[in-house]
Amino acid sequence: MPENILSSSQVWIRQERNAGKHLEQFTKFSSFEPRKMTTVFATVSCLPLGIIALLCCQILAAESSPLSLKPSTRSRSPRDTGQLHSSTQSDASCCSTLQSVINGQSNKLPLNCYDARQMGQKVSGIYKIDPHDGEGPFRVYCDMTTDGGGWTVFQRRQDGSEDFFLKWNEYKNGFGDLMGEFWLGLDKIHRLTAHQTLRVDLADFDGAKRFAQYQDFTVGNEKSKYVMNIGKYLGNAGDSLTATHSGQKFSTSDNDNDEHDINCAVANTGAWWYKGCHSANLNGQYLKGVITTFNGVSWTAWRGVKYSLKFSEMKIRPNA
Ligand SMILES: [Ca+2]
Repeated sequence: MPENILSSSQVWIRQERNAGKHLEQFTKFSSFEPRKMTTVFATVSCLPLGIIALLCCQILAAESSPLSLKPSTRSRSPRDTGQLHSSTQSDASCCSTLQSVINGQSNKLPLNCYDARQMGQKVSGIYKIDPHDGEGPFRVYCDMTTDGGGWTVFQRRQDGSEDFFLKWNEYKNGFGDLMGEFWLGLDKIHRLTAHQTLRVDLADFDGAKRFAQYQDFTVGNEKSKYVMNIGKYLGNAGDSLTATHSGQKFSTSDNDNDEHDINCAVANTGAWWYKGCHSANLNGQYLKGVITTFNGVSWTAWRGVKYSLKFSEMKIRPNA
């Protein structure tokens, strides 16, 4: 964050505090005075209000001021300024409360595809979303029809047009065409996976379709090597993730984080949460049906390891 933004934030907060205002007033949009904020932050008016609010909150926390954000201790009296309560929320909680209140009322971009669905969007396609984590918006493909819709799709295989045998940076940042075959990117997947259900839609070359669904799907950050965890399974494709892949780090041909002596990504021409090595290989080679090798787009619990599927789509939405 640039220095001038920090200092102008501090000036503004001090002015407000000297005028006898409660911190919680900043969380009420009615008293947030966005126009005033825009004036104060004239040089940074392009910043979303949520970011500014978060920044203000961090500054307040850093100044360890005895202010309270807890609604039950809130006083609406403007004369009550001498009786502020000690903070009863952690800094993180305080910041997230502040940010969500501001975002909820001033930012129209949906958090994810489920949010877009809740906002009335019913057509599957590309949407711009913003997880409101300060990292900025990005485009995703939303599946608005499967099982009620609201799924943010992060992987699709359907015709073999895209090369999936790619390296760490490609899997980190994403690749492909959102309308065709693609991988959204591990950094973005990480940003989206809090309290999410994973759904895997699959199809073979005989026209059959199956799915597998897991509660509490999470992908860690890059420092954790994008470690993946999943909860309870349901579906009709069989469970090919829990035993072998839950709790595993992501591996690519140039970044071997699996538990095998060999490089599983190289051996299976894919990139996945390999263990030693896999019972699902949905980023494997698009080999079209029955194969003699282990490197296809496979889901072992359904068609076995030696069958490369016609279609695969991985998607998430908030836990039910
Ligand atoms: Ca290895």
